[in-house]
Amino acid sequence: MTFTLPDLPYAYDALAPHMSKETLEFHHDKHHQAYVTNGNNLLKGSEFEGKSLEEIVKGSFGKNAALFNNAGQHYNHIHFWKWMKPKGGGGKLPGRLEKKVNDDLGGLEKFKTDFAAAGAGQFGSGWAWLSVKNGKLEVSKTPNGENPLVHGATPILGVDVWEHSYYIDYRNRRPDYLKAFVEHLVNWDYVDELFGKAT
Ligand code: MN3
Repeated sequence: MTFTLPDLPYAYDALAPHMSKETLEFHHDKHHQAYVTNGNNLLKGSEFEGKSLEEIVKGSFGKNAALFNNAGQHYNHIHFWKWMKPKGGGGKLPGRLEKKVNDDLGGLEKFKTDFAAAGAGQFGSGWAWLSVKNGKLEVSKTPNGENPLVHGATPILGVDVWEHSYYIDYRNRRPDYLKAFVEHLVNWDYVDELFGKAT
């Protein structure tokens, strides 16, 4: 397959004031585009040409670092745009997901705390995740472009903690960005959709 940059599923100014138009212009149009362009150049002539994005991410991990970094980040960002929506977040989850979060993670408020702590605790660039592994929900973090797919889990929510995702709006205050993400941006309907597919 060839990587293509998806459009944002909302207007560039739709997530303000929690994530600005300027951040989305740089993050989507420049950073994500660079992963797409570099990934396509690295795919050409490689053994991964013709494979699906998930196959490329899993297959290149530990074998072809340059391709993995770009393919992983392409995968992560395709979902990241959909993991947010205007007036997202909030205190109520879709029913089946609410029960699972209560059973496996000690409830929504504890999840929010643990997820934000994972993001704040990732040293340098990376991501914090909510994934399904062996039928259970788990919170984790990964460096750089790595994601739970390469650790035998299915990601259903992730937050980008590379500085390019928050520095324009929050400067060095990564915890404030993470709080805004969980309280105001998460698109729980999309998380629930991925949860349904993963279980
Ligand atoms: Mn990013």
